[in-house]
Amino acid sequence: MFRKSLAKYVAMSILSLACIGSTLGQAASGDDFKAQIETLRKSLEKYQDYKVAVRDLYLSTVACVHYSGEKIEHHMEYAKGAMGVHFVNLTVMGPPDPAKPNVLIYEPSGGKLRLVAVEWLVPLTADTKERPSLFGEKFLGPMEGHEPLIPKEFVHYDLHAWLFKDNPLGMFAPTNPNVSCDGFDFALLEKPTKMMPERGASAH
Ligand SMILES: [Cu+2]
Repeated sequence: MFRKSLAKYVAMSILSLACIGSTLGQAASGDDFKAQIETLRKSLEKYQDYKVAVRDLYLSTVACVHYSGEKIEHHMEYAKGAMGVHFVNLTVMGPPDPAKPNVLIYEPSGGKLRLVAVEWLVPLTADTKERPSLFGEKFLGPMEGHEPLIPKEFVHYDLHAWLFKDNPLGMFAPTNPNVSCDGFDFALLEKPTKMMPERGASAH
């Protein structure tokens, strides 16, 4: 009898501890992400100087990419605004590493390039099991490559993070209405990218 109630007590204690544990876990993860993002921002501070980025093999794709806000069915919804100039590091591969984005994004302003954001670009491959996520944020996509700079065959997921310039649409929005390519010789108005079906998702 005593044994049975003890077992019941132990079971209930474990259950309530598990509940408390998961609540704490959720609260902690939000703070953890904030701390992670702060650490990331500090570690990337050195790339404010684009030459440091180039030396580390983040190579410029030259054009400052922006979007008109036009909506096309089955294409990504990009609010009017810019991304900027993408510097891509093709040596950073594998699953997305929160500490090492493979893209740095610069805004041209007053003859200078100012680091504004970072991006993780993840190709969709036969091994892709699910949509990637970082900092509790789900990646956008899958989508075709952004023509004309990236061939459309490069189907991928991506996530932007505006670590160095405030974005009224949110830290992880793909475009930033406060970023401008105006007056830059290599401004490039892109059409929103075509969305692709998720791997393994049933056709609709
Ligand atoms: Cu981008």
